[in-house]
Amino acid sequence: MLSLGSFQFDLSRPLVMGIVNVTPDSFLDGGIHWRRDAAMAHARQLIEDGADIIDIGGESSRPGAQPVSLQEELDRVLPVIEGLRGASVPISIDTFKPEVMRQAIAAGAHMVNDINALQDEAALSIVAAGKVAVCLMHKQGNPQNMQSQPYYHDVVGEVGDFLRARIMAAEAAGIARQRIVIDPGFGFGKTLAHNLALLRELKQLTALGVPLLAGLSRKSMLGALTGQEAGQRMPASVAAALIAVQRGANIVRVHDVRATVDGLKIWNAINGEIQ
Ligand code: 9MG
Repeated sequence: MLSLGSFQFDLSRPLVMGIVNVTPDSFLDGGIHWRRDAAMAHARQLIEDGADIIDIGGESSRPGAQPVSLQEELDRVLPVIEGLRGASVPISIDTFKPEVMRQAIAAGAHMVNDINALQDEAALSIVAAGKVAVCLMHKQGNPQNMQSQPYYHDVVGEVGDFLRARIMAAEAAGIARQRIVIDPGFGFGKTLAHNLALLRELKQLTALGVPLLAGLSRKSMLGALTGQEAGQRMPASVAAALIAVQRGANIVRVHDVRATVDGLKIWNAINGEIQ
């Protein structure tokens, strides 16, 4: 069971989280969704396409991305979250800044997607007090330097140990288990070999006992495997999402909601409920 405010998911089928980047440098939309109205129209389209959750972000976390100021990030995301109040699906805020979390929750966000896994004490207490769900993601380094020299003795074991410790910290801070999601953080301080090992062994992370999110959509590992630019990675992204689900992911974070939902209908027909 996963609780996102008034939204409850029994996880009998995989969920699709649709990505809305409110950033001018988004690697996919090149800033098309920069303006509030365009971002909201994009979110509404993703909901119509079958997204179960919408993830709104105002600061790119792709390798080499430059940080944005607190005010700039607030100006980007808050109008979109406020505009989506009352939507038919829960809203997630993709941020690692505690103040953005606080204001996004006040504006109606049901979930915090933190690439920093609530390692900031202020973030931990804001999520606990806000009674929202959280996605705790693993990364090594930060977006500015994370791909320079990723190193692990045992990537699957180390990512699992980190996520176990973050679940414990979240629970100790008062975040109920049914509000916690974990994520190995594909592409965040990982080589292609690390990413493939994590995907191959994803099932091991299900032993941590909370829902598992996988974000592979259009990532450079898919470019490395297919030779395709980001805008041409939809087929590889759908394949990767299906593999992640096959190996235990409960939620896939994707750009191409319609195509992923269609792919998952085939998966559901033989593995779960028929939609
Ligand atoms: C913000 N963001 C970019 N990639 C991501 C991923 O793989 N997982 C999560 N939770 N967030 C991501």
